[in-house]
Amino acid sequence: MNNTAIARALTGIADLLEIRGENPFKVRAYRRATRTVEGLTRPLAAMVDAGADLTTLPGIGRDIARVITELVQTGESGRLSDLEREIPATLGDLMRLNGIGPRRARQLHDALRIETLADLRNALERGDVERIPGFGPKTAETIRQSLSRPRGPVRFRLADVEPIVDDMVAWLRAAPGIERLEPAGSYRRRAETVGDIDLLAICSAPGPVVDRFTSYEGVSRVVARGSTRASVVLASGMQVDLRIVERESYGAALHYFTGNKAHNIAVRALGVSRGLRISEYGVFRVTSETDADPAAMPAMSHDGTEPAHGDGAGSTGSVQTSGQRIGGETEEDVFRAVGMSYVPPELREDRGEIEAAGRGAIPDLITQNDIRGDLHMHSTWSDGRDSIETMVQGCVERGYEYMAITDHSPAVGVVNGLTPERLERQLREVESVRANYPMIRIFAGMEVDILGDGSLDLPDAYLDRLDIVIASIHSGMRASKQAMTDRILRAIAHPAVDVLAHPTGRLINEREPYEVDLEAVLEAAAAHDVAVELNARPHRLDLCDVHVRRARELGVRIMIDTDAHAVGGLRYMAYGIDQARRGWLARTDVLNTLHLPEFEAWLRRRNRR
Ligand code: DGT
Ligand code: CA
Ligand code: CA
Ligand code: ZN
Repeated sequence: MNNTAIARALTGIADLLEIRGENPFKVRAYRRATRTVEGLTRPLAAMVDAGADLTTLPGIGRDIARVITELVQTGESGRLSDLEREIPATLGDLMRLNGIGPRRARQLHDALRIETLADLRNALERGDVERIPGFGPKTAETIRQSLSRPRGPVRFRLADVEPIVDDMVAWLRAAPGIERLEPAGSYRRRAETVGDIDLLAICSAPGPVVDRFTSYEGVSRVVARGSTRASVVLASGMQVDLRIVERESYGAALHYFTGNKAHNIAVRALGVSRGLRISEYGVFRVTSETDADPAAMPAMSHDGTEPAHGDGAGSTGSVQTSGQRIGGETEEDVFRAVGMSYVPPELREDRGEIEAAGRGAIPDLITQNDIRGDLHMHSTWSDGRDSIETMVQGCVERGYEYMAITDHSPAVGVVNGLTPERLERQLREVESVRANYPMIRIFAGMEVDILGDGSLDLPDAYLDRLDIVIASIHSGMRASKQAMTDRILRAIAHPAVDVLAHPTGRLINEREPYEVDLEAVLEAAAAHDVAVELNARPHRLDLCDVHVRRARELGVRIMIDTDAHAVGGLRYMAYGIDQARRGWLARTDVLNTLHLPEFEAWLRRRNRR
């Protein structure tokens, strides 16, 4: 049984537990475990076979470890089958529609024997759904719309969203009375893709700000509009939500709307255990008996029982603000209230940051200022748009201590790769540019293709003349997992290779990663002391955040490079830093934060040069 199937089974258990109304903490534990499994590069089956202790994985306790072991060994789970005897796991699909939470999924099943989305569609057509007590025509319509929405919502790449956010923020800042304004949501967490933009503001005159927001020139449709909030859709299809909140609530709202949802739920649950109610309005000490009953708390469901920020323009008001306010003006208030240290937005994914912040063990995340050089970029010698000298000037401007020019090898046929003869000439040019830029160390390098059999696209004699060799794959990506893995392992074992670039080949929204045993690749990289790249080009971001984190765990050295194809591309470093932070990296985890002497020592590590 592979990890995907295991994750599916764990989700099934979580769904069914939730539908049965069981302990929310248990439900959450299964959901967390699912995310852990989804992010693993190692096959769980292999870990079980090797007798590994699964409870060392984040979010996997003894019970869930037992479930996983059983799934691996028998292909099924007694737990899941028991649950499924009562209700089918397909009800979980219903819960992922708007308007349906666990309680309603259960009702649909009990009242109408609905098990699948198709059953639901039929029941809606017959008008049966709105007749279930507590449903009504409005709910039925919400469900119908959510069912008919095309699958797989469009998500925008972070770098494509950034100029829109900057422009809208600048536009809104000019509104009268704006005191604070900042993006929240996945954008603030620097997630690699963004579903919609969430803006949060404090202002003395909400009306004019909402007006200015809806009259932004890029707006093609105003979806909702109230006195302190509005949603618009831009011509690109991107939705933007604006919320205006009171100053005393700003931190709580910023925390809430930054999310993600799983993180919020976990923080709220911690609050509950301390007799606190945390909402987007603030942190409140629960006063009355009934309020303190965890079962009455809204933190666990996505069934509309939660303090929602639904689509209506009205506020969900009084319920959340009951009790004694003990904070909410700053995000720190929220974390402090539950005994956590501050968690940077990039880590708020419920991937272990809650526990880490409780122990004061949030790492000191890398920042752009820590970067001392960029080791992957192209020039007009291959498919770059700028000369070597222009690229050097760009790196000098950025204050780097070192850099590398790494043009392609010939196997990337279309891009004018460097043959040995052209490489000779290029090396001479690098040499002459060096003379004029003593303030930066310019390494002569190359991005050498890994050929189909795992050999490199440049004779060893030439490889040995380079300061740095980057190996990567640009073709033959449809080979089998075994073939791809063998191919990359062979390249990693080559003594000339320093870095494995864009290790999975994925292009966000364009191309899936190739099939590869990434765990084996990372292990080999660690063993051979070959660095693995976090390629910062906005459509690559490869390795991704979760895999970067795993690489660090395995002791792999990580290099963040821009792969710039023009001098402007050097600024992509920021996007690499975003994902590195999301992967929990500190400065010391990243090779190109080393000062020049230490970096050069690493390049010489094999005594090859
Ligand atoms: P996106 O837009 O899909 O890229 O992802 P987000 O994280 O920006 O999600 P969005 O825009 O739906 O909501 C913004 C934040 O609001 C989200 O990160 C957490 C919070 N939030 C939304 N829905 C819920 C909910 O049902 N429960 C809780 N606790 N928080 C929620
Ligand atoms: Ca969002
Ligand atoms: Ca939103
Ligand atoms: Zn490249």
